[in-house]
Amino acid sequence: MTQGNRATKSSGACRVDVIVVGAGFAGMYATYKFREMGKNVAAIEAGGDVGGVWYWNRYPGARCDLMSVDYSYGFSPEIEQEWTWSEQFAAQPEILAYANFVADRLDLRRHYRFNTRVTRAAWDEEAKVWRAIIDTGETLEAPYCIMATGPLSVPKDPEIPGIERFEGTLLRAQKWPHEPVDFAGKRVGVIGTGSTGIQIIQTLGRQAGELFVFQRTPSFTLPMRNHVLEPDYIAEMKRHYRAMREAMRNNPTGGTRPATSRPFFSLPPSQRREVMEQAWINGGHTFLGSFADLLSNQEANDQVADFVREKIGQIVEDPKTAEALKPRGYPIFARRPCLDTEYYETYNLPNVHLVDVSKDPIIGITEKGVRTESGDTELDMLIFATGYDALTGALLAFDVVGRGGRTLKDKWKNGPRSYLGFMAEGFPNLFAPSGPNGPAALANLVTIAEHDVDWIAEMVSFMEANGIRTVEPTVSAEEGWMALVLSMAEKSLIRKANTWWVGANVKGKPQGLTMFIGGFQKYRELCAAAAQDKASNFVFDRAAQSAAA
Ligand code: NA7
Repeated sequence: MTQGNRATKSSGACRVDVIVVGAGFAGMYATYKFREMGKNVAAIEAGGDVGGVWYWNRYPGARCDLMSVDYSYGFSPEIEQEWTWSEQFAAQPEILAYANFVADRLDLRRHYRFNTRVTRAAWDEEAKVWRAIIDTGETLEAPYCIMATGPLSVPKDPEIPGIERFEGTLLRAQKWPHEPVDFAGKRVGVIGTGSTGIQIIQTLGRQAGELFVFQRTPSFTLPMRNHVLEPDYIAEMKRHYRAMREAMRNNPTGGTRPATSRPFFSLPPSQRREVMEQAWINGGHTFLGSFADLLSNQEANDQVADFVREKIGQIVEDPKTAEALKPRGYPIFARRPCLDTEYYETYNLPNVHLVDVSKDPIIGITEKGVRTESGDTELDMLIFATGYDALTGALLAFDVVGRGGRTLKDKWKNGPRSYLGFMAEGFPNLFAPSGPNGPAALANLVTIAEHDVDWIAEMVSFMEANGIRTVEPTVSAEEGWMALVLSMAEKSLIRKANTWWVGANVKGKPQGLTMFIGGFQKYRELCAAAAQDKASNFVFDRAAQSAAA
């Protein structure tokens, strides 16, 4: 079925060696990796082409808030040399161009079926294969299934009545049209002030006739200080890519930002202030690299939050607007810290209006716009930047049925449980790189994706070298991992904010911080240790063993 594959058909199913779901960074790399191992790969992607979240998120101002050099593949020295980033923080078109470049360069598209969704994936214990049904009605089967479905791939509309009534143009950030949208002279509303909303607002404030921002919870955002990368810097970077990648592997962020072990209160007040001023000037996530305890020490966190609130007060001219933009009631960095370019300055423009819906709640959407308790705002266009059913959403969007007919939905009814973030007891030969109990959103997702895929590929090589057909974690390995993840999470201030990080943005979703907060380096070490002690951590060929017993 997939062009260029040596897939065979038996009993109506298309038989390959590996099924890969997703064409984001993890899926593309998995497809490449297994193909290079000589496997037949059948890859499925709901979007029309490669890029994952960067394929869909074409909204104005979309940009990655990790540095381009960090947010790119490290497995191919050739690609590193052939591709040149233009900015320190790349915009969506450039990241998508990069994904396309990689797909072309590695000839990945021939393995993919685009515009196709998996509707069910089930393990056949007897045949020892995963069977994935796709929305054409066809079935793929393979001994291995890689769910590279991404932590941010299921968009979430706001729970507001009347959305369908709106007669103007309704736009969703995560499903943005491919053709340009003209905002000139238009009355535009934006609901959502997370990273996405902030990028849209700072861009459209300068394009729209009137911009109305419906803010329920203000985010803390820090200056990005993005800049063009100069040729000298690029040449230097290209000379040192290998050392840089090695440093990234040994960094808690999985990126190049230097880490520190310095606690906030180890410095006297004047020096702390100096460091914060410098972090503000340097921009990016410098704050997080300046002090080690900002997510564990509430008092330290409060001082940085006060510092940022002070900056907001200095930038925003109207005191009432400034006050409404100052986040309160949750720790800074406990929501994803946003990086902006003149976001707060946007509110000094005469055409930009902040509607504080925490005080003047939205009652509904009408034919003409947004209705809040105090009245109606008429709009030509309304944009939802209201986030995702994150981390678990894509894995639970269809039935994934493991050994004995048990579904992942059932296993995860009280929250996701896995081993190392990407394997689950009861689901043999199923792997979910960048899964919900790994470092996921707390470290560089490209580094995590590459790491996880490499680990999985090594496991598959080991199994094949030893005549093993199936692997899954032991019950105790999974319990141990989850106990570690949850005990670390308990110490983090991240739990104190209602965000997608803890599942709080989706009604009825189990709440809690289930990501591994120990940083990428530690995560990598633990994954390596798990592979060293396979006998304790994994069950191989369970059925064969129990038959023999
Ligand atoms: P986020 O960070 O989940 O932000 C969603 C925003 O939408 C947030 O401000 C929400 O406010 C707001 N929202 C959701 N529903 C409503 C309703 N009903 N009324 C008003 N406001 C609402 O998603 P993003 O897409 O910005 O960012 C996701 C990640 O992508 C980001 O963290 C980066 O890692 C990249 P709330 O906070 O719920 O009050």
